[in-house]
Amino acid sequence: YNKYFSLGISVADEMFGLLFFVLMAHTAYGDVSYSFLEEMKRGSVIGNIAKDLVLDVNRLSSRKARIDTEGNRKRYCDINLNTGELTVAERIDREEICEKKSSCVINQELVLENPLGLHRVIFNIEDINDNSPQFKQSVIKFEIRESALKGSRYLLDEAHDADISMNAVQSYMLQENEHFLLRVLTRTNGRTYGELVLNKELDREQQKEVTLILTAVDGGTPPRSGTVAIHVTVLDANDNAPLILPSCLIPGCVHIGYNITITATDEGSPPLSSTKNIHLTVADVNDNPPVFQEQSYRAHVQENNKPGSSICSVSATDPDWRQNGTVV
Ligand SMILES: *[C@@H]1O[C@H](CO)[C@@H](O)[C@H](O)[C@H]1NC(C)=O
Ligand SMILES: *[C@@H]1O[C@H](CO)[C@@H](O)[C@H](O)[C@H]1NC(C)=O
Ligand SMILES: [Ca+2]
Ligand SMILES: [Ca+2]
Ligand SMILES: [Ca+2]
Repeated sequence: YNKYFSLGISVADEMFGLLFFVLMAHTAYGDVSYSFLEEMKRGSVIGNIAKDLVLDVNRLSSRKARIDTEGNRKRYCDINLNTGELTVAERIDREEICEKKSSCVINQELVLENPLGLHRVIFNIEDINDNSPQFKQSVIKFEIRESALKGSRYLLDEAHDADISMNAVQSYMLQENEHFLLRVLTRTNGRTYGELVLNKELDREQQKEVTLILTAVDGGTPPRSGTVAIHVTVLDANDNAPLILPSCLIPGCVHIGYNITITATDEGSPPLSSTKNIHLTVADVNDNPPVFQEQSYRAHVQENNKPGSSICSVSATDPDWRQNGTVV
């Protein structure tokens, strides 16, 4: 049963895609079941119910053979009263009918009159890979401090795929990058999800943001995929002490010196600081006039002197530096 069925699927997949495989099996109660792929075109033949139930095709019309929906569900198939073939009456979307159920069964009934006959018709709707994995948002946002250690992990949102088993999400791939690796894990319910693992530490002063593309892939043939952008904002950590630049030096002006210690501290937590000793030299400007030692000088000179004789001596000082303090 299963062997034939999977053979049929792979032939159908390879040849037409749309082509379907129908499997018929009688049950002990005169019921009939058919397995076929979802999303077949209207009018596609599911099987010949007259043959399968060994009914007289020529009497289908007079016995008013018809398909009845059990309960108030939709009628998914029609019966051709001339041939006994069941055909698809409207689109059968497995996802809409059964969502994530692993087996998708639709019950219908074949009703006949004169004599009254009821046959249960069971459809097993098989999944095709007609849905791509999808992420809830278009961007996954993270804020990661630059002090985060290598090996830190960040849980990623799962992608959703309306299909089931192999046609659902099987793996994730992360765009190659400098800082992060992807770790793919499997939950106990078999669903896979990803974690972002910090592989190389971040440095906000070098790169403030990192943008990556995450891809989810299903296991269909061919596979389908969906992507999401991961946007990492790198937050600041207090990892730089204040930097003190040298104050200027004036060559030749070294006669006055002060030793000064400067400490610079930031307001980070914890605060960082650095200290620097600065030798300060003060340059001269010519801001002092020469000053005589006396306010006034008095001298007595005799008459008939020889030219060149000394009358008196005066002196003045100037506290400025070198030429600025040289008195003439
Ligand atoms: C300034 O400090 C240095 C080193 O600590 C020392 O060698 C120098 O003599 C000091 N100068 C003055 C003017 O105190
Ligand atoms: C003298 O003072 C002037 C400014 O008045 C200054 O530019 C100059 O460098 C000083 N000279 C010395 C040797 O300090
Ligand atoms: Ca579908
Ligand atoms: Ca599907
Ligand atoms: Ca899929």
